[in-house]
Order: sequence, then structure tokens, then C-alpha cells
Amino acid sequence: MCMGWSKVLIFAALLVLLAACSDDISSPVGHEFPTKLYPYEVTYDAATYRQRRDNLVQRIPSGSLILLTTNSVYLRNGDVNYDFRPSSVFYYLTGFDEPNAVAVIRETGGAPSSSQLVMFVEQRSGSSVQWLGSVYGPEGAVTYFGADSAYGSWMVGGWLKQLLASGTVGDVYANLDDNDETRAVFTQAGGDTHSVHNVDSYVDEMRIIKDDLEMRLLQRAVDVSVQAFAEGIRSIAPLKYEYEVESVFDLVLRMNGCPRTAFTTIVASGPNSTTIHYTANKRQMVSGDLVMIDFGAEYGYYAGDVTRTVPVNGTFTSEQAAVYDIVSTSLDAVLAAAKPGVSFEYLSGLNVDILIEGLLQKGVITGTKSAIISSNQYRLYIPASLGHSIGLDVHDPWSKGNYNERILRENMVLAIEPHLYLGAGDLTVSPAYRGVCARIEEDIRITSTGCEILSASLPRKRAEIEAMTNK
Ligand SMILES: [Mn+2]
Repeated sequence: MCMGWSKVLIFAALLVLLAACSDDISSPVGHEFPTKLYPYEVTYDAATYRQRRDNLVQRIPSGSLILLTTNSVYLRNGDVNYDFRPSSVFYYLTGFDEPNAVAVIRETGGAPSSSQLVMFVEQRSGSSVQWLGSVYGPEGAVTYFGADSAYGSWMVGGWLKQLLASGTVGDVYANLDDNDETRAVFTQAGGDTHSVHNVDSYVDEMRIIKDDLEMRLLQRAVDVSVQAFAEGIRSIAPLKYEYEVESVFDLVLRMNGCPRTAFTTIVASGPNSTTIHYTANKRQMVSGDLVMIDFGAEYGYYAGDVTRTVPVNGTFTSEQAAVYDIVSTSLDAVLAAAKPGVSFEYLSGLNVDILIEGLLQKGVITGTKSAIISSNQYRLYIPASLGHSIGLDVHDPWSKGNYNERILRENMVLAIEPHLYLGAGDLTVSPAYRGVCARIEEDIRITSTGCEILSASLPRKRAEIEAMTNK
């Protein structure tokens, strides 16, 4: 974890050179600026975050205080920490991505009311800068992140206690679901005298509809995911291990400046494909297998989420082809039907109808469609939902509520993932089809008249998938 001396010298020389070239940079040397995210076409936009805070204070009762905390750095084992990622609700409202920060948002009054932001952030000096690097500090929180005032994190307890005791604060709205730290901060400040509500549901309602900045970040996350699939599918071959394929996805991810995946990658071949969230990725693949790959890049904390099902030897067997085509037909129909005003429940029903009809037509199962659906037998083959909202979380807030009742609206972003899982031991399935599973997943934005497929540049038809493989 330490670099050699010669590299240190080169690095120091570069820093001197950089400092000489850029007089306008006033932040500590070596610190990353919030003005650009990753390499680096999406610009950080403080005004967007302020707009979201203004919007939120108008949604909660007047006189309330909004208290938000973000994640800490958590110990993994012996002096090694887990990778830090900010809490989603905190990040959505501040754009601030350092650990151990607290944000307090209040309305300023007037009509329409706008918001005031006070931040409590980490401060570093001396050896902590030497070991961990510099941080924005209170000055950076004001300069870059639009805080009206900012202090060191250690001051939050006393500051909040005084404010709560002043008699000027109504109820408190906090991100209790989003982050475990919040209740501790609240309690330490003697907050028991105030009613505390969950702010998450109010923020969730806002997060359902994506703004321009979110769309740019989401599209980039999807684009990198698509590029990873293009390379990853080419790398599939008999006798390779699942993790070898995963490593190609990871390489493309990191080459594009994405820090991590949006969720643990699934490379599930052969018998593993019946496990919906299989993540061990350690089996040696053999000719004749299908491999189901569910992968999403995280970019600017936004999640892509794409799935393809690929024959390991480059050619689907007739049974695999039949199942794949049924799923593909359903996906086409759902995408054609997705538009504002349509309910997710309708799309889910359409999907189940087409999938069960397809299985019956191909003789994969027997019976009548209505009985298979009304008895819930269909859940044997279609165990998961048709899809979910994506955003800062791969399962964005839409998933938490009764989402079948959700009506699609413009600028919702969804992952749509029809699937068929035919269990290896499922006696209701014709023997030749047992163990065959297929899922295809696209990311879409609801437009004013229909939907835009964000992942459209990645082929999904059966012949196209075969053509992408390295056979
Ligand atoms: Mn998904």
C-alpha cells in the first residue's frame, strides 16, 4: 500500500509542475474537486442540489427541521475499511461525498419558501492529511456545495442541542431508513423532546422522477454497462470460469472511471442460473450451458442494471432458443406498451400472459393459462417482479411501496427484466426444458409518448447474441 521512493519523487515533481500551471486552483493539492465527476464529462451542479432542497422544504410541514447524515467509513478487518459510499438520500440532497457529514435543512420563509443548508463535515490536519489526504472541510462545503454555513463534524451535537432547545423548531424529519447514524446524532443532541418523522418517503417521491443531471449520470452508467457486455460476451467460452468473465466486466468498468459496480455481479452458468441472486461466480462453464449475466456499472453514484443470457458455446439449443424467444417476445411487448398513464400492474400482467402463453404453445408446460395464473403456479417459472425503478439505488425507492399500483410518468427510469426460470427438478415442466433459464433486462426512460431504451445499443435478439459470442 506504499509506493516506492522513485515514484514518490516523480509524483512530487508532477505536483510542483501542476501547482505552477494552475494558479486558479485554491483547494489543497491532491484533493479532488466536485466540479467534475469522474472522467469527466458530467459537471457537478450545485444549483440542482439546491433546487432539490427547496423542493423538499415545500413538501414537509412549515417550521420543521430536516436532519440528514451520511455513511461513516466502516471497518472491514484489521485496519482495512470498506469502500466508502455516501447514503443515497443524503447525497441526493447535498451532492457531498465524504464520510461522517451531517446536513441540516430548514426553510427560509417567504413564498415560495426556499431552503437553508447548514453542514457539519470532517476536518483534517497534520498526519491525518498525510495518511488520508485532504478533505473539503467547512470552507469547501460553503464554496462548492452551497452550504449557507458549515462547521466541523464534532460541533453538531452542541449546535443541534441548542437549536432544539430554542423553541423555534417544530417536528424533525430525518433520513432514518437511509442511514443508521441519524438516530444516534438526534438522540445525542437531546432530540427526544421533539417528534421525529421519516423524511425518506418525501424524498422518495422526488427521486421517482429523474432530473437532467440524473439522466446524464444514468445514461453514462448504462453506456459503460453496455460496453462491458460487448467485451464480456466476447470473452465467454467453454471451460472458462465464471469469474474470468466477471473480470472482463470489471476491467471495462474501471477503464471508464466507474469506481464500482452498482450491485454484486451475477455470472450464473448452467445449474447456477436457477439461483436468482447467484454471486459466487466460481463455476467452470461447459459447452451446452447458458450463462446469465446481470451487471451494472455505478457512475456518479447512479446505477445501470442490464442482463443478457448467452450460450457458452455460442449457439442456443432448440429448447434454450424456445425459452429465450418467449422472454424476448414479452420484453418487446412490454417496451411497446410502456408509456405515461399505463400502470406497472398492467405491464406485469401483460408479461405473465405472454410468458405463460409461450410456454403452453411450445409444450413446455401443460394446462390452461387462466388456471396457471389464478393458482399462482406461474410463480414457479416467473419468481421475480417484471422490473423496478433505478437511480441512486439499483432498486430505487419505487420498489419499496406497493409499486404495482404505480402509474408510469415521464422521466421515470426503470429496469425491465422479464424472465423464465424452469427448475431442474420441476415436474410440471417438460423434461427437456428442466433447468433452462433466461432473463433479458433493459433500462428505459419513460418519455412523453412511450419509452426510450437507454441500453438500446446492446443487441438482445437471439441471433444477435449468438453473433456477439466468440464461436
Ligand atoms: Mn434489475
